[in-house]
Amino acid sequence: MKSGFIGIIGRPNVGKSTLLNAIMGEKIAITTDKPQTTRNTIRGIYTRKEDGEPVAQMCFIDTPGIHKPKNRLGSYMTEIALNTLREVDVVLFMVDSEYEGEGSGDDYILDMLKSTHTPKMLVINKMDKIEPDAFERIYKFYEGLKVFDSIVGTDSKKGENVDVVVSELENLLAEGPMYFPEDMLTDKPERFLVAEIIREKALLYLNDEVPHGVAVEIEKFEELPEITNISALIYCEKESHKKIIIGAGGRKLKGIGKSARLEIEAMLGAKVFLELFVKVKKDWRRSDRMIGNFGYTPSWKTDFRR
Ligand SMILES: Nc1nc2c(ncn2[C@@H]2O[C@H](COP(=O)(O)OP(=O)(O)OP(=O)(O)O)[C@@H](O)[C@H]2O)c(=O)[nH]1
Ligand SMILES: [Mg+2]
Repeated sequence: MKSGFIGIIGRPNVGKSTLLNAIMGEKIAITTDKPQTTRNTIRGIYTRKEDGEPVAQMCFIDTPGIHKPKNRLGSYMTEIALNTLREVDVVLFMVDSEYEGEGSGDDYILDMLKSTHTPKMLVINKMDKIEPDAFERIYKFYEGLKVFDSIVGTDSKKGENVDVVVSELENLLAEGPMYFPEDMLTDKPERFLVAEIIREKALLYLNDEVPHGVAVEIEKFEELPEITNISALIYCEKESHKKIIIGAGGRKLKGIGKSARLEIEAMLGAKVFLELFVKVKKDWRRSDRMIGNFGYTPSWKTDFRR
């Protein structure tokens, strides 16, 4: 039996969470076209079976994108990603083929990887966005660095080559125990997943600087036989942002609520009544206390609260 923890790291928006979902065949982590979508470490547990018996268990840890932080939340996010790098059995480093190259900001991470002795895999994602000869060039460049034990090109959105990633990772893992029950997909509670779905819909509906200041807190999660009643608070940083989130005649908030509800209903397999409220918490991203209150903690080993 092979098993271990695999940390997925890389800059924001390269497709880390999309790859996790593709491997799992389920939506575990939210994904958007906006950088800095993931804020916590999200764990996806993939147990491969042969003839009904587990033969490998890969515990994936999706992390926030590593970037130059502009506030405390940003530093926390980058810190948790870099901590993960030091704490796992295999590192999966992902780059976006389209933005690969000089000045991409990957150099910093590459330097850290060079001094890490953990087995490393490179995933060159979004290969659908470039020509094959450009891909060849990028591949050769990374091969020449002699940092990675394995290099795979993927289109995570379409799921292309995701099976190759999984089998190559299995080769890099050592013998180990089953860490989690074989039918467990994630260790995050439903409340957390619900809050994340609401945050994803808010991000999709919002533009400019508003999305990054959004946080979601579940106030009520009441499972009745007929219906699940959920009420959630959407926090933002300014009165003007609150107006934008609510929208003219409350239309934007209604849209966020409706699309979130449909997805939550599908996930829970239950009818849902979802109430959303918008609240201002001034500059919460600069306050350690408020960041902590939202459940963001600096190590995936302690990141269990939400
Ligand atoms: N064309 C294309 N788009 C992709 C691919 N993989 C991911 N995307 C898109 O890229 C965007 C970012 O994807 P995410 O999975 O949220 O990226 P991430 O690395 O988790 O981002 P952060 O959580 O912000 O660090 C989304 O719009 C995805 O649909 C791919 O292989 N090809
Ligand atoms: Mg992500």
